[in-house]
Amino acid sequence: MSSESKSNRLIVLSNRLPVTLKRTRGALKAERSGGGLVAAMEPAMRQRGGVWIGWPGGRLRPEESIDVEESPYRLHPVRLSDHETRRFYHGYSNGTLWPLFHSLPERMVLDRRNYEVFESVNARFAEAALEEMEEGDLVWVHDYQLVLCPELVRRRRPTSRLAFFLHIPFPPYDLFRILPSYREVLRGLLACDLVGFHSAGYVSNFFDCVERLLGARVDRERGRVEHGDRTVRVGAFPLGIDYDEYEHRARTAPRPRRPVGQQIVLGVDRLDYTKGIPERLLAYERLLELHRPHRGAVTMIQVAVPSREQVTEYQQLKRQIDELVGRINGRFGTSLWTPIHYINRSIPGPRLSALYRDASVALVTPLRDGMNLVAKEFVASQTDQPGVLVLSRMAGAAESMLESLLVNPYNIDSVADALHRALEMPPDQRETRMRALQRRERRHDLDKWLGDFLDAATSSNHAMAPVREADFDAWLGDFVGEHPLAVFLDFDGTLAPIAAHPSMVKLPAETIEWLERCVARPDTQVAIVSGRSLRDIRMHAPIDGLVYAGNHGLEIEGPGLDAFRHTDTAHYRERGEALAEALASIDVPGVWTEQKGATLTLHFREAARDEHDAIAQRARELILAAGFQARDALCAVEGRPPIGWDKGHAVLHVLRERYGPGWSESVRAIYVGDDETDEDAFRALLGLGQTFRVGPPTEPTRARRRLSGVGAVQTLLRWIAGRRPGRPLPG
Ligand code: ADQ
Repeated sequence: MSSESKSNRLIVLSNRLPVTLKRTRGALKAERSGGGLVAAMEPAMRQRGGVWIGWPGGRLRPEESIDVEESPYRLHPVRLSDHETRRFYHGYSNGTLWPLFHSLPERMVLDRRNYEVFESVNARFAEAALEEMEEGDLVWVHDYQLVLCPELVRRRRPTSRLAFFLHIPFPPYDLFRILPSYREVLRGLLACDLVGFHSAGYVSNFFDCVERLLGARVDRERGRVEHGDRTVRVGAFPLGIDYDEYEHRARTAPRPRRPVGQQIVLGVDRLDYTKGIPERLLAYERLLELHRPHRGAVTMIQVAVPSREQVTEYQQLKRQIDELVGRINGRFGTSLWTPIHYINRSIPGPRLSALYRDASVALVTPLRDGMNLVAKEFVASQTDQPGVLVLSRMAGAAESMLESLLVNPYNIDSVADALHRALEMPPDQRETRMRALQRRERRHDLDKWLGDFLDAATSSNHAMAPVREADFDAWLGDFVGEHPLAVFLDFDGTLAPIAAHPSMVKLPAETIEWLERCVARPDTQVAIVSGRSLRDIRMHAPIDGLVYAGNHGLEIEGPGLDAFRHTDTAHYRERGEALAEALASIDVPGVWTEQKGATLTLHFREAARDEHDAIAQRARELILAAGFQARDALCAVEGRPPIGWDKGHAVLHVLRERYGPGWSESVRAIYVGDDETDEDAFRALLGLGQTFRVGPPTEPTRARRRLSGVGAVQTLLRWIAGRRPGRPLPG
């Protein structure tokens, strides 16, 4: 992305369109959708125009389309079947991701069938985006329902401009890793140029997850993640509201007659278990219990918009609230006073504004909330006598709205205390607090959010500086300590850049120099573990003192070791020759077989791109038919004898032979490799050593961390060569 490239149109993707379809007697009626996302993005789209891709809620027939009246933007509906609605929307989005991301894992449902539909619906949204996209457009994906979408777009249009904003919290590492699809979700988000969250806390959680679960390198200070050869920008963009609009609405809203001296405590929410409505009702009940004078003098108005009504959990919640309201009203109510007015529906804007304006206290006590716009709307609407905001610490809004009375929503007593304090607060204190809140919300309004996000999404995405020795200090310093080191390195793609032909691969002079320095240290042993034959690898990396493991470890030689040949190699050598002849039948230009004794590799890097899949398929068939194991490598397929020996076995063999069975006490092992065959070594060293996978982040790995390329491996060698002297190698 370059700073010169102008942002053209905005293509917004969200699960819901800003209008929801209702069909009554065959006729379609479009109603404005509820919730915070639409509240934020609709005004933005009105200002800027573009295309909004989303699900229209109801069933749209193929010949039908929807439009928003006098709208400068266009709607692109994504149709969902009932099955898809159940599994994608109610199932994975709202049954799995929603509770987990709100730190309520015990409410989470895991069902692989839901995930499969989630994937396919994300792919459908990605298709819709691809249909609409033109050069220079910014594709802005919203929220947890579409987390996989960006990667699917990126794969097809590698240079597209993609941004993501999450409207809900991003959970801490310890919870996020419960999600079976955590890798896919992180990779989905990292396909973007910019990933935005509501608060610095969520950004920090995201960094923890990316670092610990994907092994990616992060720069927390500058808000960057290294994802293969791309840099992803990550930041906090706290959402604001259209402040002037809410203020104006409050000033012009009707002024209903309210009983003199009555104070209103207001709750406004979507009816959702994350919003803490039952806990709030209990806190109000406790207030009435403990402070008699409030009885008859305070009335709570709780507005709850029905939401996700098909989901059992939400039906249960509705029942629970109905019962609580009934009980509290029964317990304290009189013929003249009803303690709780419960309104179970959406209410029109002017009436909501009047309530926000006239309330003495807004009780905003979610158990967890991405941001919470109700808190902000209340503040903007307080145009008369200022009231008090009682706000849950668990809402993203609590990170900035510090002049509110912050509470722990789980602690019913403390919420009751805060409510009492709010109701009793002298007017001058209310005024000071409310004006400070208002000043901030006026400054940090919706326009600012939009401007900041779009600026970040369209400005040049400063790449992360290459990995430094200091990074290895942080990653390996404590692990290595004073211990001697056993370093295992793959050759092609790890130490030496890949070339068109294996014979053309050359170890860079600088790498040779750093390898020599590492080997010269009395506290360091270095081994090269390669798929090449031992002879070949010696020739390509002729350095005194190196251990060599050729043919994926079937042959090993080096200082301090007895030369090793796997016992079955002689037998498989002959069969390997026969297999090589069979592979010669793949008579395609650019395809050739490298015979290495008991193993062989069929290379097709030079063959026409569109023939690669067919060639690999044919090679795998022939290798399997010969009784060998087939393994995919970079533009190659490897044939290996089925003797249960691989790079992992080779590494453990070297460590055991050289340092004894208790080797992990005396040396620290590091393995670095770039392809599928190195995964065996990563697995063998799980929990025992530190492992690095080199290359693009798309391939799954068991390695602890990722390195972007050969240059990063060179930096690791520099770090090893230059580190503080440790104890010498034993033996
Ligand atoms: P929501 O969970 O929907 O949003 P919230 O931020 O409180 O939560 O927004 C609710 C919106 O619905 C507000 O604009 C409010 O005015 C409106 N609303 C609520 N009850 C209403 C009623 N009875 N009648 C009319 N309107 C009503 C998600 C995240 C939030 C995040 C937003 C925006 O869960 O944490 O703040 O997205 O990113």
